[in-house]
Amino acid sequence: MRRSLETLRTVKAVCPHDCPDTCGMLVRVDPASGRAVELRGDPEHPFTRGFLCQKVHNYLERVYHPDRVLFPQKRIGPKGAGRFTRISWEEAIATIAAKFREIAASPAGPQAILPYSYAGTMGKLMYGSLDRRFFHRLGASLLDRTICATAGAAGCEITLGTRAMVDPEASIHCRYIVNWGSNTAVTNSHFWRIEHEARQRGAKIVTIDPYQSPTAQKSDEWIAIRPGTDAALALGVMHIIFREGWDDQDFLTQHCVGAAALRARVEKEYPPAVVARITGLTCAQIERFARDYACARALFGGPALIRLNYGLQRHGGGAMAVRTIVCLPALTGDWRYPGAGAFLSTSKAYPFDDHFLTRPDLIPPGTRTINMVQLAEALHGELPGPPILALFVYNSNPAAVAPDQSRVLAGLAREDLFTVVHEQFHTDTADFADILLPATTQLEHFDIHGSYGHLYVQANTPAIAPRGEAKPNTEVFRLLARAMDFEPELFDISDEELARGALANAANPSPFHGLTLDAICAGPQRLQVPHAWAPFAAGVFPTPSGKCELYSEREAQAGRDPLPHYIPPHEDPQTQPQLAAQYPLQLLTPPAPPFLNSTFVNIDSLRKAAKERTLEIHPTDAAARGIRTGQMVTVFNARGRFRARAIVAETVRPGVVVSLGLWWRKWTDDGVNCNSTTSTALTDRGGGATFFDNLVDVQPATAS
Ligand SMILES: Nc1nc2c(c(=O)[nH]1)N[C@H]1C(S)=C(S)[C@@H](COP(=O)(O)OP(=O)(O)OC[C@H]3O[C@@H](n4cnc5c(=O)[nH]c(N)nc54)[C@H](O)[C@@H]3O)O[C@H]1N2
Ligand SMILES: Nc1nc2c(c(=O)[nH]1)N[C@H]1C(S)=C(S)[C@@H](COP(=O)(O)OP(=O)(O)OC[C@H]3O[C@@H](n4cnc5c(=O)[nH]c(N)nc54)[C@H](O)[C@@H]3O)O[C@H]1N2
Ligand code: SF4
Ligand SMILES: [Mo]
Repeated sequence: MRRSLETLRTVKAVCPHDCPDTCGMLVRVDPASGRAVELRGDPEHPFTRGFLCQKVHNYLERVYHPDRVLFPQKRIGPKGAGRFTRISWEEAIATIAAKFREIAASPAGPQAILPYSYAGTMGKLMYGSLDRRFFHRLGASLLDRTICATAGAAGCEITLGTRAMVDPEASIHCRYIVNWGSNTAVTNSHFWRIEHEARQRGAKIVTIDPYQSPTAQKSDEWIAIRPGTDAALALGVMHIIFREGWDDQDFLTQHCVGAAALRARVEKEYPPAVVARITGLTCAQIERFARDYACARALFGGPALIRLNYGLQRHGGGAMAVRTIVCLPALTGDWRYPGAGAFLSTSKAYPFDDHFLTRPDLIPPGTRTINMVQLAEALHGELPGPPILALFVYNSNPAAVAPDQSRVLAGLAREDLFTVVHEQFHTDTADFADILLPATTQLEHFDIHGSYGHLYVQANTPAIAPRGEAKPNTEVFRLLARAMDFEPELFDISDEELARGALANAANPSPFHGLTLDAICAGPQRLQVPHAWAPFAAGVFPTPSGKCELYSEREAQAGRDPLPHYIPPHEDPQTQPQLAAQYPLQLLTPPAPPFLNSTFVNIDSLRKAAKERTLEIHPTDAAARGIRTGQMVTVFNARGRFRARAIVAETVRPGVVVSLGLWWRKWTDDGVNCNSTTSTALTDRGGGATFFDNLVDVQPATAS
């Protein structure tokens, strides 16, 4: 029965998902039943302003879903079948602890145990705190969390010494905004609102993407670049800027290293004709983009911003592409203006005390690190060091999200692998668990949040009691640490104490100055940075030289090319003609808008919105294969295959096909998703994933 709103308790919460927006939420709870009855956006959040996306709008459907994992369980069927029987928490913890002790004492040692987690929640405590302490203390293999952002981070680091960031609220003053490999309207919808407001004030919006994403559709111009060639386009733009004398010589001489060397490189190696051949764009397109971008202030009345995102990083040369693109605002001088320049992530603006939370000092010297992108190799014993005998998965669904899916699934099915999964739902990964543990949702636990898309710190207060016997990540590792007899002083610490410690870096002039836990529990607090903050306006960069490093001495010392350059994709029709003769099409598999990676596939309303697996293919490529809209097709390469329904349209450039991910195998007719075709090859720097660097062919499904 619904109570009148006056009797309801209102709790301030935070959307925990891996999304730059980190929305403030308000949850209304009926005190009599303890049940959450309403969830909406917090209108007082200065950045997210009361609006939640389609995915989280109906969040209570997720929290109260009948398929929640509510009790610890152990496997009774074959691995992958998802058949379990209920056990107690005591039995679950004792079983895991006994197995971990046995492996740690065996010749394989504790490094045969692998934690596997990513960003199912972005809360500081649930993302990584006591879990990290536990595995560090245990001496388990370390996990390099590379599946999303490390290529771009490494690329930015070379040029800027940190991430490309702006004060996003100030971007409203930009007058030329480039969504570069960024589906902003979908993946960062509150920043899209800012772009839209800038447009109402006269800004032009351009999207560079081989796919006509929703963002490209709504932009003033769509530049359909060939996948993986963004660095070449940026170098061509530099060529034109220097040729035309549009460069900000003052910024280049005072605040940059290597302008002359870069100029010589691009003048010689990246004239428009060369860049046109690499990128598949016309010289006229490249010239016009360079002019509009470099002359934005004169032509459109304000500075330019590049919103670069993750799509362009998921290629063999992804890190170098980002390093190269973030050089552009130094050439134009756009770093001088608030909200302008280039924007990848604001995560580095938050000085959380990660050392305190995760205690890296507990890691035994010489412990190996496993790159999470290479889970297939790890589970098949193909990496140096002992075999993986136990896997502990939380905050992640690797059976759906990791590349080379067929080999990941075969690895998870190994009879000699002991797998623990801590989850809210019976995901494809949970189906492979030996022990399945119930996890709380954001409404059931406490956490604190930074953001990678704005500048507000927030606290998430639990609104309801944990459902069933669900426990937060931190509590699971407290129990396990106790069962393993680990030092109580490391683990007998409450979530609130963890949060206070994480925020402790409050020394003036820290951005956390004055932002106590009590303050953020009262509502979102802006970091202590000036209004219209422009972190690089004074030309100070946290690089070794203190300047923007167009030329990198560190790269030269490491024996690498010190200047920006174009690195072709691993699977590139231009440089791999033999592979392309077999598999001529470049497949992109970005997430479907109603899903967050593989999260929400099991929520009926969102799965219905996503409809089914589709493959968008250009009419020329479709005609050559006898493919019509509505027909089922098989997408395949040497790694695997999956089925999808064809949509023949000019939403992709010729030679490119797009299948929106990331379905669960239990909702497909062939038991796999698009990751059955993706590769575990890594990016040039940062060890990142190359999901979009993927040659395939397509044929009508009946002929397969
Ligand atoms: N082909 C292809 N593959 C991709 C991508 C792509 O675009 N194309 N995208 C990649 C990217 S960008 C990313 S970030 C990764 C994402 O990979 P993952 O981080 O694995 O993301 P999700 O699919 O969202 O799965 C997160 C899981 O965590 C669980 N979870 C949520 N909160 C909690 C909690 O508090 N405790 C516990 N124990 N579990 C919790 C959720 O129920 C969910 O099942 O996928 C990558 N894979
Ligand atoms: N609704 C929704 N929102 C999300 C997510 C989600 O799954 N669903 N995921 C969240 C996460 S974890 C992340 S990492 C971010 C990702 O945020 P984005 O990076 O914006 O997302 P993607 O859709 O992966 O990639 C953006 C675009 O890059 C294009 N692209 C692919 N290859 C290239 C290339 O070589 N060059 C260029 N220029 N473009 C290319 C793709 O076609 C795609 O349209 O979004 C977050 N927000
Ligand atoms: S997924 Fe992103 S846009 Fe949607 S509610 Fe969460 S933070 Fe906001
Ligand atoms: Mo991501």
